[in-house]
Amino acid sequence: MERSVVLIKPDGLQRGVAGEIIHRFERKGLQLIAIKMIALDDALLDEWYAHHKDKPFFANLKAYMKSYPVVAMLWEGVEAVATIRKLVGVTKAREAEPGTIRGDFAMSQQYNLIHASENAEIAKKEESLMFSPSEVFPWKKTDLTHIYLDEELG
Ligand code: FUP
Repeated sequence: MERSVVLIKPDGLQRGVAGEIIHRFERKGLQLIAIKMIALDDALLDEWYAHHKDKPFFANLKAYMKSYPVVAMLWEGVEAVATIRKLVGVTKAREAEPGTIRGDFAMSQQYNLIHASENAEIAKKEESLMFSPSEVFPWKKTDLTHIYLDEELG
């Protein structure tokens, strides 16, 4: 099983799509193992977006991510990172495929509703930045055998 960190960004909260996003992931068969609301600060954002720190949009990005709280979640599933990235769509929301979250509900490159871990290594870093172990609940999902083949579960 793989884990992916998802943030419903400030515009996602303002636009009222938090429930829609959670609904889509649940229906897909992914498992929610952590969820909380948090106000992001500079220290966390500097680490979170370290790969963007020299980009011209970095200051705006940080200000936006601090403007309202975010909903932080940890989702689990087989190949969850790539699966969730597909459900989310490309960064520039107006070019995102219809059927994706950004494709269906957003227009902007910055106000694109949602963050999802880019790869498995980054997902681990984001999980440790965002959640303490006591905030993570790896509960037994009893319908996994209807979602995956035994060999897919390993
Ligand atoms: P994504 O992985 O799709 O969330 O996108 P990136 O990690 O490349 O970018 C993170 C965030 O930076 C985006 F969600 C929005 C912001 N961004 C801009 O504001 N302008 C850009 O040109 C690229 C990214």
